[in-house]
Amino acid sequence: MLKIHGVPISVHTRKVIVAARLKKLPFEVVPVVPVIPDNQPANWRELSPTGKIPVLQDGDYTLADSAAICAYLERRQPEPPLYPSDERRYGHALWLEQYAGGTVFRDVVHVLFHEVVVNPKIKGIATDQSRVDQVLTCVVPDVFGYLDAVSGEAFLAGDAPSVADLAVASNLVTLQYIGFALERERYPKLANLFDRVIRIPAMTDALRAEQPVVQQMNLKSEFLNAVLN
Ligand SMILES: N[C@@H](CCC(=O)N[C@@H](CS)C(=O)NCC(=O)O)C(=O)O
Repeated sequence: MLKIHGVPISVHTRKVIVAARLKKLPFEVVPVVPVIPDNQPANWRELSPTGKIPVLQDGDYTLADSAAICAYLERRQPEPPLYPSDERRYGHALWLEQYAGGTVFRDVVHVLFHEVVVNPKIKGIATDQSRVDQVLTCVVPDVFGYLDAVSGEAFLAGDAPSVADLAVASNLVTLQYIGFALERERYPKLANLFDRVIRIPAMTDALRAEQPVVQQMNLKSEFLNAVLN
């Protein structure tokens, strides 16, 4: 059985969990929370050279980074495909996966998660409200405006869900858990895409499975009511 080191509410761990579920690959989650000191296994740096989650173990094979892991799972179990066969759509899926991890996560979700969860609740550091406001007023409009513009009637890189959809939606889930609602009227195409992605059975099942942690952390989950209840 595959082992996925991480926590289900992490943006990148969820992406890998959903990919494994989509491909019906049995897995177990080995809890690792990098932001909590001394929480990692003794050989964590061997498993995760960056110290970040997720990390996959498949027997004696270890792989870090959600993008690398999803690409590996695609070869491990090609059906259903997570990457479009058309070369241009394939390129577009890779770009949006990269944009989700590099810009949406790094510049928005990671910053806000640290300001409203990690700093006040784990490190005992007060939230820097000016930093939060700066992200919400200067960064989010650009980033979400772009995501809205590339969202259409179907999924981000074609008629079937791809790694791009998992990567983008996973960011939006964690962002809403920490209290930043998706402005549906301002970003209607992105909101519709989000609604479609959370209804992919593998994503719905993953979201249902992570609810105990969500409740334990007192996060917001009302935005999932229509899907989970
Ligand atoms: N490029 C990496 C990014 C992984 C990442 O940033 N993981 C976050 C959780 S979603 C993490 O481990 N954060 C803890 C830290 O930055 O120390 C991937 O796609 O797996």
